[in-house]
Amino acid sequence: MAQRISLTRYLVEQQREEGHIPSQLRLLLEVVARACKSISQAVNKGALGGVLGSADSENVQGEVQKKLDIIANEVLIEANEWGGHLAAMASEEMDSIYLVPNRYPQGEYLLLFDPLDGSSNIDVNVSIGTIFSVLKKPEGSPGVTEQDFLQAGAKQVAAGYCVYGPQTTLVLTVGDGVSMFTLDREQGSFVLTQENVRIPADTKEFAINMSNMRHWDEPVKRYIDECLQGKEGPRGKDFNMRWIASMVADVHRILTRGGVFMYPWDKREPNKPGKLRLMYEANPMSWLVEQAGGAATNGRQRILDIEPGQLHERVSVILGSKNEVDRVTSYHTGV
Ligand code: AHM
Ligand code: MG
Repeated sequence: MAQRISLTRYLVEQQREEGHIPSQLRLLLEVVARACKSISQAVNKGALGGVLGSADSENVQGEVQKKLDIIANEVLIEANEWGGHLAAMASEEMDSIYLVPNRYPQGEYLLLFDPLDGSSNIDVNVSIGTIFSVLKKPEGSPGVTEQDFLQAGAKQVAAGYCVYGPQTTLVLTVGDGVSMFTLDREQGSFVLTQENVRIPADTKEFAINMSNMRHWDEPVKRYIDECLQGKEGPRGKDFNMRWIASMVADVHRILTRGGVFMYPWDKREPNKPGKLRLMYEANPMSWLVEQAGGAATNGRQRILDIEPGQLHERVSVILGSKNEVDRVTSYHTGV
């Protein structure tokens, strides 16, 4: 039987042999994985654990928080604040940044997360997940401010997600390709199940919330309309559609078999650049997708090049199989 490689061993080898990650970053990733394990347990218990349903609160984006949104946020904070590897954290569920309390040592990393992505799927037993992004605190600044977090996605030093589905799978990049780890519940550890994940450049599958069609911009309408015409249309092939409404699950499918995912700007809220958040949704997913040979843009620009102006900034997202993303982008830019 092939030897099983645990996440711990994989990270140690990345540190020792490949020199990709310093020990503090390795520790950080171990802790994030431990937190994901514990979130996975809570998700698994569902109604038996009393974790379903809404809490009586809203987050900074004005969205009603689910109990599991809050639980997952607390699990991530409690797991990470005392280890000495972090300077501060930021989350979809917290208005401003969370500084590591003074009683703990301060590290040099910044951790951003969407603790529970796909909130509308929690109560209906459909895949959800945790998305995370790691940045380095800029050198020379004594304390930590929100400004320190406002770095382009290209500066990430690690990114990943954990999808809680039929299996719990952790997907990770430290800038050396994408690896997947499946949670072995009996052993309590993540086991390497796929290395060198590659997204095919071409696809026949798209993911978009079609109910927003009437609000889309012309380039998006054109692209989807051409897909819908199938073999008889300009694309000369039939397309299939999937929309899970959990970005983690949609991106996981794309990393597994290709496809294009879009949550574009639309006319419902003309002043917002999109629905998804740049720093803890679009940036980590875009880096994973690029590391697997795909592409990610906002229609006009590579997502990883966007200089953020705000922690909770939103962005239009088109990501996945390279040739399709290039096509949608060219429909926007005209080149
Ligand atoms: P959330 O972070 O509040 O769960 O929102 C993000 C989710 C994404 O996972 C998903 O792609 C999208 O929202 C679904 O939106 P919609 O319900 O408009 O289709
Ligand atoms: Mg989310």
